[in-house]
Amino acid sequence: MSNVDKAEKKVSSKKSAKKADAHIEGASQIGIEVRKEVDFSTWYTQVLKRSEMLEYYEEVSGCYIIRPLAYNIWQEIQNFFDAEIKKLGVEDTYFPMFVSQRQLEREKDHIEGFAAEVAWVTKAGSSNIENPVAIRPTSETVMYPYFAKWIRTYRDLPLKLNQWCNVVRWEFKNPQPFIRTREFLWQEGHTAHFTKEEADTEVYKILELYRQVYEDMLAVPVIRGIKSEKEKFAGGLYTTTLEGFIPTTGRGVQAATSHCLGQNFSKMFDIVIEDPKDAKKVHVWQNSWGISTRSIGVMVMIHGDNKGLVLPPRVAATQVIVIPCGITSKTTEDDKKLVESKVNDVVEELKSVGIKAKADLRENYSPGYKYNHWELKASIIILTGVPIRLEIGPRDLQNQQSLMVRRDNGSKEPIPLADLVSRIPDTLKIIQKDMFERAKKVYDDHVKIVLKWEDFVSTLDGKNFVMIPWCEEVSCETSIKEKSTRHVTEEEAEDEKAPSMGAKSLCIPLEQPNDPPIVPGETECISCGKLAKSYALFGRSY
Ligand code: 87F
Repeated sequence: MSNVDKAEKKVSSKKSAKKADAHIEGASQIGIEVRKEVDFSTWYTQVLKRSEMLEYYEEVSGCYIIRPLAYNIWQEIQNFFDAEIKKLGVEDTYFPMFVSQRQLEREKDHIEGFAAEVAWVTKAGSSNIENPVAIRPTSETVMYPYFAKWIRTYRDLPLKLNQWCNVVRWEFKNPQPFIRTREFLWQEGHTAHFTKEEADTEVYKILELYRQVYEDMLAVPVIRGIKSEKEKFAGGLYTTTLEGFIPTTGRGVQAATSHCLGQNFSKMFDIVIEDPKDAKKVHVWQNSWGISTRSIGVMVMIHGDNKGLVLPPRVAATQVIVIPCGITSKTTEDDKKLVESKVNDVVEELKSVGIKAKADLRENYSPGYKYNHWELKASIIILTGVPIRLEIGPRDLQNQQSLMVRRDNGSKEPIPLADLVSRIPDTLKIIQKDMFERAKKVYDDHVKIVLKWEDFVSTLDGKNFVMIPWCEEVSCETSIKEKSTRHVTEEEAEDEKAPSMGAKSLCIPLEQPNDPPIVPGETECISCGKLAKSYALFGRSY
């Protein structure tokens, strides 16, 4: 068996990691059967599948079907981000998904280290293709030959293009839905500028928009920073990043990146203009930036609980679901009709103030459930993460009220029917804010400032990030990774919970701690003892 075949086999023979103690007592078939804290990967898969966000694609390992509930989140992200970048003058475009070997290999630094993940089309029917083409893993090499063609004078600058597309990276590491998949959706922005200053400004504007997507839409806290030399995009000048944190595993996740490519690509692809001052050829300054469907996975991992998905209101396709309840065998047909018509009225009222509301009036589909069916409905609503459930029953009608149940914290509150149009929008805002703040507190609590090397690995093993005074040198980063790797058997290393993997630098945070401050010429790197330049965030990561 070739190495590629072996790796393939590893990817496809996903272990069934069910653990006896992970089982949740009394969990019915529609619920989640394992605890998030005990068997995280099974929990994650069950949440995604049972909430109908995602389906496994049996044909090709590492590929998944994004179902409407999840795709809707992606569309919310697209709508927000696309409108914002248009304000910055970015235009949408679409380039082919194929790239020739010649173009792909034009920028050596960029492809080095990535080459093993590039998928190639080598056959058409049964005959070999004379010049195989690669499927884009990213589009720098697809687009830049045309930037060279279109950019002639400073009047052609800035050029700001974006595309929403799929990319393919044939990974052999353990795949995980949304987090590491062989095909994923993203947007890739590619811009060219006359000056470095202009490029720099854009890099940070885009990073701020990505922060808004994560923090304001997905309620996922992130740390903004700059990548180390070792971890930056090799083809570029510097990489800015958002780093997320998955508390259950203690691992970091790169959430989005905005790169300044400097003049590296413009030199390789000959993207030049004449300087208006002296007619000399100057290479343009370029940026590229991307955010992907990984963001959906991060959101699910952070907010989901032992009952299933929990959606932040801003990205929920349904924000409020209204259900009739308390209908029993003694309820008269008239009362039942009254309840149902009130449910519909409430939905219309909420929609009229811009709330994404839906009624669940589906009839009982099995006699066994005839009269307690709303309870079954409630558990499905809980599983699918709808932020607010409103229950209205015959007795509620008499009292002109409803029962509001929050998905994020399970709290229940009777709300007068007349107050719904004011209370529901407010409550959605509160849920959004509470979800972010809870997650933010957990993140903050897991970022530990470590001032001596002896505490580094133990702090990391406590599922934390470590923030250390650091020299920023590549050799030091390599040594930190080595010193923090627990040497385990191959079998153990397969298990995502074994803290075997060494720590990487995640970023040099833009917001630096100052207690204690880094004293130039005095503070030492806690790993190698050379002078520290800054605090850097280290952690195990996806
Ligand atoms: C995998 C195979 C081939 C990442 C790869 O981050 C090439 C690459 O260039 C590759 N994986 N990258 C870096 C992508 C850089 C950059 N491209 C535009 C982004 C955001 C969007």
